[in-house]
Amino acid sequence: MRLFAAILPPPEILDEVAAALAPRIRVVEGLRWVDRSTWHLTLAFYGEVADRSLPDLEVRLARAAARHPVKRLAFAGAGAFAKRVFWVGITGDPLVRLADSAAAAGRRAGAVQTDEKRFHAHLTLARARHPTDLRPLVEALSSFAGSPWWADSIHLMRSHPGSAVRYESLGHWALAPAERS
Ligand code: 2AM
Repeated sequence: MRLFAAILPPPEILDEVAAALAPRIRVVEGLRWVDRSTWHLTLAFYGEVADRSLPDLEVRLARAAARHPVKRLAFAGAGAFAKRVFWVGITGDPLVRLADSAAAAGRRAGAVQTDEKRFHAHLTLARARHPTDLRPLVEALSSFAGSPWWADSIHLMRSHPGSAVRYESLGHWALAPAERS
């Protein structure tokens, strides 16, 4: 089965992103917008994982979650990957260490990782079928700044491919309590 680890932001935080996006949706034509019900922050992409590896992966993700404190995050600004992917970004804790741990959990459980790009926290909102100049859209969202929120758990997500991709959370594990400052 096709799996990835993700953070699912709270609905009211995604409402803010949706509200900022709505008036700008026509700034660049011809994009495939990601359905709001599937918005997520990918931590690690595992690709196809054998059914028998699932219990091990779950144990390792639970362990990884317990090692990292909850994260204070806020959506802010926007960007593009390779003229293909339009996203809004994250300020605050950049999630890199948590993403590294989630990736390591997958590797140790035998997942074939097909994505070795350097981790960059983002919420994908649209994809272009052909290379497209996404800069007008990126500029239109550049001053977007959402409210802060707590990322408090990691989800193991299953991707059901099809004409409309569907994601299913197979389980989630709480991050550790906030560190005292
Ligand atoms: P992204 O949209 O946040 O970039 C589920 O497929 C998710 O895993 C995608 O939404 C994508 O996250 C991420 N992903 C990373 N590498 C991938 C790959 N090689 N193929 C498909 N999805 C990948």
